Amino acid sequence: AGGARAADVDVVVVGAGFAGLYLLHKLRGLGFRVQVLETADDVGGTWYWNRYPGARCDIPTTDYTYSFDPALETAWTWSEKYATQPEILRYAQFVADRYDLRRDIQFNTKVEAAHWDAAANRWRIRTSTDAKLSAQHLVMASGCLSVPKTPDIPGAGRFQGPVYSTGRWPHQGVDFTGQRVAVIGTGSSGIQSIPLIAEQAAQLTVFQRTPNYSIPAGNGPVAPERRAPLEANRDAYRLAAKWSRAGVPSEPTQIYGRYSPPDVHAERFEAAWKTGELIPILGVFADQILFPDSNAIVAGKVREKIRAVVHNPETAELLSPKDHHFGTKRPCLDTGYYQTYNRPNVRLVDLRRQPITSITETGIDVGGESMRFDAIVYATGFDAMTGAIVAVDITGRDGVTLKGKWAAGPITYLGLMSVGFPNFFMVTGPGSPSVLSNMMVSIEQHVDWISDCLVRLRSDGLSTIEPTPQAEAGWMQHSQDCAAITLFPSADSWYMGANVPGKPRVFLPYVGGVDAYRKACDEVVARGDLGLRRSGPAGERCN
Ligand code: NA7
Repeated sequence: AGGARAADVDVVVVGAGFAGLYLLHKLRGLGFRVQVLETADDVGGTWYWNRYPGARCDIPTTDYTYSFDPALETAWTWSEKYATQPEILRYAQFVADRYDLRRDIQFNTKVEAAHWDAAANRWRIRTSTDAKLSAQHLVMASGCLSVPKTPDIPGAGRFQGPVYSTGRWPHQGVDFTGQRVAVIGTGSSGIQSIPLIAEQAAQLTVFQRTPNYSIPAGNGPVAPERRAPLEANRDAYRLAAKWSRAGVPSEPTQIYGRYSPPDVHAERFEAAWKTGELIPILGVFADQILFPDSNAIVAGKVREKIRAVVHNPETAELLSPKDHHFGTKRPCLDTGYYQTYNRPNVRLVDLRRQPITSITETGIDVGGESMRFDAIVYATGFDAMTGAIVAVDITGRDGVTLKGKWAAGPITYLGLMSVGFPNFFMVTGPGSPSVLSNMMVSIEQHVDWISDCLVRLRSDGLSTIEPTPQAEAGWMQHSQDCAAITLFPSADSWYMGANVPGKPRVFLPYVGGVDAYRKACDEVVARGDLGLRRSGPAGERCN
């Protein structure tokens, strides 16, 4: 796969998921020579790897779709409210074909190192295929949830039977018929796959450390009321998404949970619940992510829903989250998740009460009991947001590594760039709204911003760009201030880096909203590349 390799290009892009594909298309159209490097043997990123049963997007297809080309929007029709992984992967392949992208993507190639060559003002890039190439600019489009966490469980390597990870699922699929299966982890990947594995397996045992909040997705055809605004005026709908809080058009409520009566609570909660969408349920009240008492109204009502479905009261209790506020870990969307625990072949093991002593050759030892399994599934999550970036040995000016600079947490300007790393960009990097938003909207905004930035640099006769320390410190302060007034920092979530042992505990995304963030990025441009030092043959400029 892939076409002839230019050893020296204008831009190297790491990753051929939705970010990398759009970057390639956009930059190519602007006359840049681009080389995309991709570990997998095809496009798709997240949707290439996460092939576990039941894998679906949690943003509706009306919104989780590219909008940069109106003709693309009419050329592709999504089949359901929430797309399955195979359909999203087909879409990525369709986009790659339509814009002839594969000829500039080198597949089966892992980027190992990128070093800034200050004498040449270029990035020198080393890959697993031993190819060496150089580029004026380096863009990480390597995804936010792309490096699965190594199982931090005693005896993890001992099991002799097949072991699967939801984030690295075999392409040919897995048949669990007649088997005793263990699933470890009850985040989104666990919650989506458990109902389907339970239907197939002879016995399924779910190992749960922290119960999550999940709401029924209500999947099916796209509802007419969701289709209508898009069909009435697609441009207006997409524009509203760009200037919305989370990348899906919605009118944020002004109603506070703590100041409104129980009938309003019930009415607003039920209406949000019925949509089967994350953004309404995360926005039942204006203050639910700010104050525990308001949050508790929503959390309590989700727990009531769980109790209403799960027959065994003890199991219902175990499945009800208690130690984190609603929304401080990303809630899940499910199809029959809680119902699965009413099946006779499904057992829930509470790891808070009985931690895993060890994984053994034949199964899992827990609380003095040795359980035998035919297969183990890890649904244990990712080294989110920073994992894929620091996995590459990125060395900037004066031998400083990004990993070293970020040892106490990622430091960025707008989640886009980092001081000491000239001509280095990240799409949906830490410090940007990314994982708190509709990724498609955030990806397009970043790609457009980076592309425009490179065009300005070129037309201004400049060759290097880097943020100033003041601008970076200012963004970090603002970003942390925004997080500090919310309940997010209280949870042991992957947003906080708390799911990976030893990872610094800092809130990784920007919580101020897609709209506020876009405004900040636009203002940087309007004020003459504010906070950016740009230099080259035409001199040096810094605002
Ligand atoms: P998540 O959401 O990080 O979930 C991982 C799950 O695995 C979660 O329940 C963890 O419990 C559990 N886990 C992790 N490590 C262990 C160990 N050592 N022992 C027991 N249980 C463990 O990852 P997902 O892949 O499900 O979803 C990631 C995102 O993808 C999701 O938010 C959506 O945006 C799409 P914990 O909560 O840490 O106690």
